[in-house]
Amino acid sequence: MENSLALAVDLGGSGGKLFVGSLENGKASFTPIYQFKNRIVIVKGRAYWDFLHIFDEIKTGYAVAQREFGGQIQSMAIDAWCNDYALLTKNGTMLETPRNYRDSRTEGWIERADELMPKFEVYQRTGQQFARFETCYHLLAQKEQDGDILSLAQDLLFVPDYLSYLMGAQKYTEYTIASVTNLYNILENKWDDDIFRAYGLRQDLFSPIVYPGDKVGRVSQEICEEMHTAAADIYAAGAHDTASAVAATPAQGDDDFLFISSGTWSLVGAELKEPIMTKASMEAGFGNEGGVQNRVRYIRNVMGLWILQECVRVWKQQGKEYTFAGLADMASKVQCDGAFIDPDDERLFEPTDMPDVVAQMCKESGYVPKNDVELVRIITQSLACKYRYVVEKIETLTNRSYDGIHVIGGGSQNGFLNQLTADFTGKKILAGPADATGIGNILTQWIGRGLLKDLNEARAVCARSCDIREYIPSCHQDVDGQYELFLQTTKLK
Ligand code: LRH
Repeated sequence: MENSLALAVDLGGSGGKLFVGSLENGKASFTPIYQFKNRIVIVKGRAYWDFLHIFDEIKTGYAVAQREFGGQIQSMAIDAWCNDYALLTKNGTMLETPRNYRDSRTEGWIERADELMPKFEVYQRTGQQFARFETCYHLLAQKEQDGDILSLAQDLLFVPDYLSYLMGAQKYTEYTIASVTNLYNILENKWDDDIFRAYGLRQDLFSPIVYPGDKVGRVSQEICEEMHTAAADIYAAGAHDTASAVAATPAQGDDDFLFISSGTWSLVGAELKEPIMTKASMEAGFGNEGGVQNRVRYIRNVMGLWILQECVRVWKQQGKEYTFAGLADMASKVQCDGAFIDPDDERLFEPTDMPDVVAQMCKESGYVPKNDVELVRIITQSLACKYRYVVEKIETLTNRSYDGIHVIGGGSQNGFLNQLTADFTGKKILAGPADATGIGNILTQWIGRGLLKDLNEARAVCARSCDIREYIPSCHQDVDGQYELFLQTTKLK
């Protein structure tokens, strides 16, 4: 049997994880092999990634993986969050450390861009939601604030594509990342000339588009010598982490399905075959993101576990050490009926004193949280309610109803949130795999290498090989009454 060993490098906002996958007789195993921390670095009010640290850790993790598997790993691929990019000179020198998409420079740019090309005109081309973290707003802001850097640039590579390039791949732009820039025409499947013209941005900065499963190079001899390690082919996965995660949804058959990709963000959506690009869809805040094998992720971002991650970070600075599992357990044992926040309040977007801001929001709606655990309870029940709100919108806009929701990604380990999601949506929750992003990355490499036929076969392998937990809606609380209070408090109604 052909050696299937494949390495996924999965980068997230709070850390990087490397997995090695192997495939035998239609069953796969995924071994976590290396991890490292990632974080936002604030420099004079600007938010950056600690980029050289990330690259150094990937090289180290790659060498560790090859060593553990006797130099037999045949392929690797990198996925990461979307939006952020590196600018390079003609000789490939990085011009600035990549900014973090939460950087404040994009403030106000959604409205300003609307004057350059009206939103609906953009939506009919790109099909994307309008969120201030998108690449187009970063480029517009950068042009105004640091136009000198942009004019020196010869290439723009998105974070996972740039890291692949540094490992030895050619320069490329992977399709799933391009699709969410709000500059890419998803109907014509190319950069949208008119948007570039209207925004006054340079299209020549982008490298040719490649697709998930394409081979894009080989780990360079330089790195192999430096790290005393063997080479492997480099593939494009769904470079956008959410594309990789949804590729590993253990959905059976070819039907559309609902999912929540739960991590730093909660991406609440449905996988569809065709985009929905109506005005109603735009106004409801939905985007049509490009997926592996051209599936459409019809999606809306909910702020997600970021709120809890930031609380834990701040509490740690205050000398209080909590684990996520411990907090979820304690929060499940207290009641804060009627106390809600809107998780998507703009005040929660940038790094901040999160516990203080959330407590302030609670007070505004008439509830004073008594302690940290109550705060966690309120955040968790508000997330579950927001999921229901988005799911109901999806059912209206797709004109169909769904029985269950797949919850994938690290957040699927939060049993308390899963149960509340089942309760509030009234749908069965299928939770797992927790490492969906890394797994989807590996499955896509296997499709590219011809070891799996297509996404349906990949998902069947995933369902057979991963641990999936079920949560059934319980009716021990008045969920409809509580949901009504959520809508009133957050003014979503
Ligand atoms: C998740 C993610 C998500 C984007 C966000 C900015 O990591 O890629 O899909 O919307 O980061």
